[in-house]
Amino acid sequence: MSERPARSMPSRPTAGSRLLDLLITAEPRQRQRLSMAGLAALLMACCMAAMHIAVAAGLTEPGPVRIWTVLSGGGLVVVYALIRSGVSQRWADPSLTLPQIVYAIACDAAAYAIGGQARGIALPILAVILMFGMFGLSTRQMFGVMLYAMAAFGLAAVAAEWQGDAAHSTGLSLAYGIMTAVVLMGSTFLTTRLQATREELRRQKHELARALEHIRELATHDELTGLLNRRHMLELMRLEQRRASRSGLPLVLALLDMDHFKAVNDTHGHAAGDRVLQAFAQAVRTCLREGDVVSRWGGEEFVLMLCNTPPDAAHALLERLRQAMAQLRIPHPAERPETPARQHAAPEPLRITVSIGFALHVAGERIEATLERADRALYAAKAGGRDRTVAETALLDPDTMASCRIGA
Ligand code: GH3
Ligand code: MG
Ligand code: MG
Repeated sequence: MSERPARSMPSRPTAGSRLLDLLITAEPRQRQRLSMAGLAALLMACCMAAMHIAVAAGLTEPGPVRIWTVLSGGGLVVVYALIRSGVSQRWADPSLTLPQIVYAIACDAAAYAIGGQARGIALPILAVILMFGMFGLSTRQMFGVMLYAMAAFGLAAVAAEWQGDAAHSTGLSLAYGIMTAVVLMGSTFLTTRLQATREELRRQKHELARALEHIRELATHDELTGLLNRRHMLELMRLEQRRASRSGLPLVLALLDMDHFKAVNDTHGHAAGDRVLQAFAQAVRTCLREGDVVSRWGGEEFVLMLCNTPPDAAHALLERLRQAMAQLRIPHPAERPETPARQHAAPEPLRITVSIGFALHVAGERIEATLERADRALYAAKAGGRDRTVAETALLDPDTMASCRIGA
């Protein structure tokens, strides 16, 4: 018997998952809010059960416990209704964390007041209620909750004292009071620590994201000019090559090389050379259209990728760029202090020309091969006298070489 491959079928919702969606919705945030409210309700249910066991054991009066059960349960229903209906989403705290904690503490303090000999069960419940607050409340809110709980339990202790049941012991009341204060102060302290750790984590995450962004910038851009670097440009060109092969749209690659750049360095210093490179990068950026990509290929060489551009349009654009460069006057960087005689004479602005060779990408050709053809055209531009734009196709016909020398 041959095995049939398992087919992935969209799973049909079961009756259980439909009921769950009905109760706590399918929306993740609402689900989280309602799940937390459900957990709090479970806790309150345990507290109710404990109180009723105490009643059954004759440790406390049934009447007040019944009223307390109705009020506590009613509060839970109101909270659930407010979150489930989406009404709470209009408020600053859609989870209703603070109101839930305030109400739960009031119920717990009431349980302490009416719990009789079993009133001790209210203390572990208080600790658990405060644990909810640790994750959902700010330090300030937690301080407020601590003061409120102290007041509520203080009142509850007075009420318990005033009822004065048979088994009443002032020593035990004092011990409970101390334990209540310990639970409250301990939770508030832990909340402060938790908030500080959270803040530190948030800060580290922010710094990590910034460092990652910086690393990405360093990996893809040239530091001096801010243009794309060679590695990233190669990736983009390969990507564009595949796109051009599929679409059949013309793709032109151009190599730009500054003329006699070494002389700029030799005459005016390396800093002036750097300044020229930066000014060139800035000027190229302003000449290009959206979608054109320029990169620093190395030294004083740049590669330009013109997508969806026929050779004629590419030629016109590159010529505009060449002319713009020839007209560029680059301010001389700050004069060197060791030449005091020239300190008052404004230095001549720097000028530079550029030679350009370009080639049209042929479908199926490797991008490196297109670049080699563009390089041959650049070589011809240099050999022809520099400050000119040469198309690689012009090299095929020597008669057309002369016509490629535009401007200059
Ligand atoms: P050609 O017209 O034939 O291209 O001559 P060229 O002087 O421009 O070319 P050559 O290859 O002889 O010199 C390139 C110079 O570019 C040499 C190198 O020191 C300089 N260079 C390369 N990278 C940088 C840089 O980042 N900053 C500066 N200031 N100079 C650089
Ligand atoms: Mg050069
Ligand atoms: Mg060069």
